[in-house]
Amino acid sequence: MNRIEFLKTLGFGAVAVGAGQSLLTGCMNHDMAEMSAVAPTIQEGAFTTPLPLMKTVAEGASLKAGTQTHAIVPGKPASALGYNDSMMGPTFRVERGVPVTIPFTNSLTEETNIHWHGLVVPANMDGHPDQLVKAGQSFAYSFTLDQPAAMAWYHPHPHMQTGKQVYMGLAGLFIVDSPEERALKLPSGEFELPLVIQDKRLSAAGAPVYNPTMPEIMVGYMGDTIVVNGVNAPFHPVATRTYRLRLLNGSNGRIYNLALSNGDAFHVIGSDGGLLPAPERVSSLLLAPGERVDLLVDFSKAALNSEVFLQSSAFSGVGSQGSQTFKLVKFMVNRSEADPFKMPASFPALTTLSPASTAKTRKFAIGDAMHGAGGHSNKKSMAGMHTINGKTYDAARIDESVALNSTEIWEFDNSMGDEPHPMHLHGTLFQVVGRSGGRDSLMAHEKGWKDTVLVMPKETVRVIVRFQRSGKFVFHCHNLEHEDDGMMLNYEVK
Ligand SMILES: [Cu+2]
Repeated sequence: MNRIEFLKTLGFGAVAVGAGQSLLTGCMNHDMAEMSAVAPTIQEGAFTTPLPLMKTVAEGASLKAGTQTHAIVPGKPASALGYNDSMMGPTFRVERGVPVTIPFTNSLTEETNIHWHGLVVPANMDGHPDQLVKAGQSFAYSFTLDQPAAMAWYHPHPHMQTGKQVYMGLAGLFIVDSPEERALKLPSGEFELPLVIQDKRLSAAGAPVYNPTMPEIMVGYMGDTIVVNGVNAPFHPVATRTYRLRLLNGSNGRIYNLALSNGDAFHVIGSDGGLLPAPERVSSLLLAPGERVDLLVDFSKAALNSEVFLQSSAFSGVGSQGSQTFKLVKFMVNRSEADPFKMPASFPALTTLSPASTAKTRKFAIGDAMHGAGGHSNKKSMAGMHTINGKTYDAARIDESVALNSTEIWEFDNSMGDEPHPMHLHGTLFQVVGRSGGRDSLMAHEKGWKDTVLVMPKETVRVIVRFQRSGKFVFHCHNLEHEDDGMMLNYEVK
């Protein structure tokens, strides 16, 4: 049974779903590929807005979630959400091992919280969906980080509201620094550029609009306007030297195939959880929602006054969202400078987790209710199409119990599925052991610590995880529509 037949079985054709109905009804007449054809075509902007750089703050800085006015498109200030009245919140920069306290105030009209995505923090500081901060209330997050230098991020995590709150503007970066990383003398200061890539749908007034239809919940809510660091189509002047680009895919559902418009290769030096053991030279790279990648891009051979775009190149395997090549940000090579950067002779050694040391292998069938998710989920409503082992999220249920300090293999099986699922674990970092089916190999940026791994249709991905924090955490698909639809489970470490 394919998904269309499944939807018919559920009686979707006869159910009024508001704005989604005509789309859905239309889909009924087409095949699966057509059903996925809801990724809007990207409308590229003019690349005349200067790239905003987020304010950098230290430990102790406070955060406030609230409504703000922000111009995604120049000249069109409109209502959005944000931390500290900004579409991208401040970038925290914190030294490994230093105690961190971040006072948080919820100035929204609804509950929210903060999840520190990629930071291994105590369970009661992790922004579990149970730990909500009511409207008007405050909470002080505090933790001490003992993990490699990396670029993490923070965003809300209230169940069924995460997609909307992130999409409307609540997100920010969190960089962990260490002496080991500084010793490498990577490009820093103005030569280190954090970039958050998102896609939005905007109202005529320029405000982000979040109202996914049923088919859009199926594949993820995608926009037609690319937003980098909070604005559409920015440019940034660069010198003829090597830049460190630290990228987050902060989109709800869209995957990007990152590449340079001149076709040049670039080096991947890090991923979600820190540096790779060695640089990897690639000419493109798939980055899924929630994933980060640390790149070195060499502009030293670019002609003066030339333009180089970071773009998303067309890619296959995920339906319409991969069918288009579009530009993300324009780099204008506007000055000639000697490039002092030398690729380090070696990178800090990576502590490799050994599959031989694992206590257990857990298998998770991921997908929608009819594909590879462990059977029927017995739904009474249209919600909960996306499942893990046939289950949707239940706050009161512990789905997996894990022994503290144990090492396990977790296997995400999307072999029967037809949608990509970036799987994310809270409370730990992991290493990718292998991938079978689909792309059938480890990607360049999967050779270091990760917290989110892209499992494409037909793929099974195995990760090795050590559980060093006790308490209750969630793991879930980081396609935020899938997550809010229930593709999330609890696990408890004790
Ligand atoms: Cu998913």
